[in-house]
Amino acid sequence: MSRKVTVVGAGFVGATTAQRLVEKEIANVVLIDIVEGMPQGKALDMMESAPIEGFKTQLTGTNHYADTKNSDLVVITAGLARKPGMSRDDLLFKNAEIVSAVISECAKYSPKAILLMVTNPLDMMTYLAWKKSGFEAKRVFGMAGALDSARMAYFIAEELGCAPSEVEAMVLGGHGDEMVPVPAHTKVKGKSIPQLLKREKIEAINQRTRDGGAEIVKHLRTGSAFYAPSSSVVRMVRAIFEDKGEVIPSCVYLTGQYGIKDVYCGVPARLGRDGVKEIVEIKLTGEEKAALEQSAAHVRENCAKLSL
Ligand code: TXD
Repeated sequence: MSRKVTVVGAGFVGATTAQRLVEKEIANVVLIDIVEGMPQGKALDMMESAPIEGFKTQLTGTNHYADTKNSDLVVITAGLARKPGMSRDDLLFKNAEIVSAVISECAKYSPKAILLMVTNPLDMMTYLAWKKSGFEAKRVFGMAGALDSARMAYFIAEELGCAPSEVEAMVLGGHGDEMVPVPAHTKVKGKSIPQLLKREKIEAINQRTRDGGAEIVKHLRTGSAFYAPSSSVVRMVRAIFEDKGEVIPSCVYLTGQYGIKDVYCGVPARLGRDGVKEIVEIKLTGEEKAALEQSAAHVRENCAKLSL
């Protein structure tokens, strides 16, 4: 296995992502955190599961960026997570500080890597990472749509009583309260959701999807979701390395697609070994297009608050 992935932040999302990546033998992983000993302890614990789980990939824990040198891909999960009652935007300034510091180190040691952002508020942190790294935009993008779509797919599967993996959902826009579920492009075995569910049911599922993160935060009381988020990161990492041109809703830099430019926002993107190969433009209703524009405007407004 010659692929090297660094996961920055060995908290809930970072450690679970590292676990999924090594267990599925997708890459060798370096797990790095600011807290001394913690990534080393988690890495050793996971490696001690290798004789049972049978994976041959290597996981290393560290506090030093030199160990992340020449990574093919870097996943950034470092930062604070939401507490009950907090919006993702409330994390803006604190996480901007953390992400700025982390990105300089990662860009220095892995100048050719793809940067996959996870830290919230996601769209703003992805923009910040792009600016701070100086990398081409196609190598800097974020995970949010994959998660929001997985949540929507699960709610639909629950409603229809089908297997969750049979549902292919599509959620666009920023990773916030203004995200845009797109039922017409959400399908179960080729049939779109409006053919299968009543309008009110679809609207209820859309709203539960928008509130999906908050629903978990409310249950957990401390911390936020990490199982589905790490699965979503791993789906993207796999698509990048497999290079088959899989289309996944991702937070990418728009240059006029959907009539929006100079901002990061969630839209379907074809991913591969070089990063974003293509931004795919799907047909939206007038209402969905307006919601996407509003969501992008919100991201732009918040990015303007960051000192760059
Ligand atoms: O859809 C999405 N994009 C998301 C985003 C889904 C779920 C979680 N989302 C966000 O990811 C969440 O709002 C947070 O901003 C991040 C990480 O969430 P997680 O649940 O993993 O938070 P933890 O468990 O608090 O872990 C964060 C780790 C923790 O171990 C800190 O010590 C570390 O980040 N940290 C750092 N590591 C390296 N360098 C620096 N400077 C640093 N600062 C904190």
